[in-house]
Amino acid sequence: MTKQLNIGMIGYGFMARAHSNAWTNVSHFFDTGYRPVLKAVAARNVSKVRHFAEAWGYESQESDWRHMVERADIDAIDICVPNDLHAEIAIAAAQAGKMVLSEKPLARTEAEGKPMVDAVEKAGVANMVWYNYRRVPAVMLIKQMVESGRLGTIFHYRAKFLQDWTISPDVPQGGQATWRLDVDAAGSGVTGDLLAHCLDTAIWINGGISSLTAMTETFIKERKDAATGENKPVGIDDAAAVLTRFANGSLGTFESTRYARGHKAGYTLEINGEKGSLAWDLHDLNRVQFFDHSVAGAQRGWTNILVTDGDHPYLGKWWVPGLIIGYEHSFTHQVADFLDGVRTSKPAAPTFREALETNRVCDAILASGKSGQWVNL
Ligand code: SOE
Repeated sequence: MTKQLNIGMIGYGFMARAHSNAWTNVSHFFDTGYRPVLKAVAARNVSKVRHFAEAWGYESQESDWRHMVERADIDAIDICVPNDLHAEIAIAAAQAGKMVLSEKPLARTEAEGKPMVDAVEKAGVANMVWYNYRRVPAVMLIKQMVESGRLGTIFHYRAKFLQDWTISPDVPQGGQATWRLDVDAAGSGVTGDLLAHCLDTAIWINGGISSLTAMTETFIKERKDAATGENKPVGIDDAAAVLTRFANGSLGTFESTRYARGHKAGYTLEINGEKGSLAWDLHDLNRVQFFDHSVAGAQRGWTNILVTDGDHPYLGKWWVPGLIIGYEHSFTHQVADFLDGVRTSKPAAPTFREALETNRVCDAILASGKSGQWVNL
């Protein structure tokens, strides 16, 4: 029997749209035993939240998330607000006995995230952080190929996440669209926002990071505060380049910036092993590039695996073989896995505890960027 699961969404920005789309679609394609219902959405701006509720079909709205967390008719709280609010909301939601899903990163720092982990574990409620790129079928296939030993010993893990939307000094900090530039709201710049995705995928595929050194930079030192119009020092990192050692002996190189002209969401990764290499590019997200060293002679070379067939991860649930899917599907897959986890009591990853590790690595990157020293983790 399919059970109804009432969702309480907090926030109405871009991520709230991505998640609402996933909650809406999941039961049309995946049989998880649950049918999510968009029960309520909460945000302070009454007219914007009303508009959002109407656009997405939320049954009700709240202007204070605290009311929503206390509502008996809400089963799961989905946090899609700036990072500085994640901890307070997640802890209150867990204490009220709700399942809790948080947009990434879990928190601004590991120290802030730890009580969130304690709260969900103490309350025994289902919890998950939205590192959605794990659920791109091609990325999942890479994970499966690495795990099954297709690459043999791994030597290198390389990832980049490049953007260019903050190059203009006129972009303010703070406010609805630009809170990611305000260190108080975001905690960090590209490290927590973009590198966190690369690190989450890397740790999941290649295991833990044992040490690192980083170079970080803030190119524009002052920006206007969106609320007051006053110039204020910029506290976030605009760019980060990181060298890591993984516990399995491989070396990692990671780069992230919002100053790579021409790049809007340039997430790429490549893994090099003894028996072959794998590569993936978000802008060609249904394709895995594979170099198989076991192919002999003249036919050896990079090949394309189009991840569009029924036996590829998640693909059997969508269209007929060969048809492509996109960015939004990664969120639907994450919801499907979350609901499966609730049904089977095998929590979907990353849980708050697992995602805390990414916060720990981000903290080390920021510390190393300041000190210029290697950090052991
Ligand atoms: C930033 O522009 C951003 O929206 C991130 O916050 C997301 O996590 C990333 O997936 C795309 O870029």
